[in-house]
Amino acid sequence: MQIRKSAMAMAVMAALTAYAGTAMAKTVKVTMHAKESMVKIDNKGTEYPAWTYDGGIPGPVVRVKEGDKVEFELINDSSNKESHSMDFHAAVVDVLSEFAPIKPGQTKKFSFDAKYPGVFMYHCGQMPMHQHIARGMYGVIIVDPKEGYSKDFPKPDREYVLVQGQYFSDASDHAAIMENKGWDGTLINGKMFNYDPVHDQNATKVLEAKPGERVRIYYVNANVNLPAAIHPIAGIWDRVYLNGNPKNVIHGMATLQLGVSEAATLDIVSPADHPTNNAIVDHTMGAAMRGAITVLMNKPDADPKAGKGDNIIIR
Ligand SMILES: [Cu+2]
Repeated sequence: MQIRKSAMAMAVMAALTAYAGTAMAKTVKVTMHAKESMVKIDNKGTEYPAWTYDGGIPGPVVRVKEGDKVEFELINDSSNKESHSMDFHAAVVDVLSEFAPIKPGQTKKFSFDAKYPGVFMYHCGQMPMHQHIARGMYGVIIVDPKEGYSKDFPKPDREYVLVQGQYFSDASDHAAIMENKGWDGTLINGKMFNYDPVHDQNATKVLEAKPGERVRIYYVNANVNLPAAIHPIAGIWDRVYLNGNPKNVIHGMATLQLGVSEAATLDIVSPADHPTNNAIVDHTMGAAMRGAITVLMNKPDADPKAGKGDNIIIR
C-alpha cells in the first residue's frame, strides 16, 4: 500500500512538473551597457577600438524560454561618443519605438514576449548600422522551446555558441565596409582562429566533447556582408534546425548556408568508439582562411564542465 501511495504521489508530482514546465512563463530582466572600449581580436592580443554590449564581442548570451517576457534595459554609458540601440531578432515590436537609438548618458527600457523558439541574432541598429555591427555590437538570444526535449529534439550532451563576424581593421571607413573593402579577418566569438591551435600557434582553446556525445552548436552569422557555409570537417551535421526551431529539422547535412543575420542550431555526434577531431568552418575559403575555423576535440578526458550550464560560450 505504501508503495502504491508513493507511486501515485510521484505520478501527481510528475504531472504537476510537466504542467509547470509548459505553463509557467517567466519575466526575465536583461540589462546591457553599450561600451566603446578596446578588445582583443586575435590570440596574440591585438587591440581594436570596438563598440560592444558589456565590453565583449559578441555581447552576453541571452537565454530564455518560449513564452517568457523579456524586460530589456539598454544603458548607453556617458563615456561613449555614439548613439546605440538594440534590435533583438526574437522580438515582435515597433522598429521606430523599441529599437530606436539612445544618446550617451541615456537609458532605455522595452519588453517583448519570446513567441518563437530558436536562436536569433541581436545587434545595434544605429546608423551607420554596418559600422556598428562591424565594430562588434551583436550577439545571440536563445529561446528554448516550451515543449522541452523530445525524440525529434533530443537533449544534447554539450552546447556551444559560435557567433561569426567580419573584422575590418579600419572600421571608421564605413563607405569601404559597405563595399566589403578592408575585410581583414573573420571573428569567431570575437577572435580570429579563436579555437584553432592547428592554424594559429597562439590559440589555446578548443571545443571539447566525449566521443559519441551529441554536441549542439548555436551558430549565428553576424557578418556585415557575407553569407556563411557552415561545415564540420570530418563530420556531418546529424540534425540541423533552421533558425533553431525544433519544427524546422533537416537530417544529415554536410553544409548549411546561413545568410547574413541568420542563425541555426546544428547537432553533431562523433563516433563513440574512438577519439576524433572536427574542424567547424565557414567553407567560404576567404572566411576560413581569415579565421573562421573552430576545432572540436572528441576525447575521453573532455572537461566535464565544458559546454554545460553557463559554459556554452568559451571566452
Ligand atoms: Cu551601436
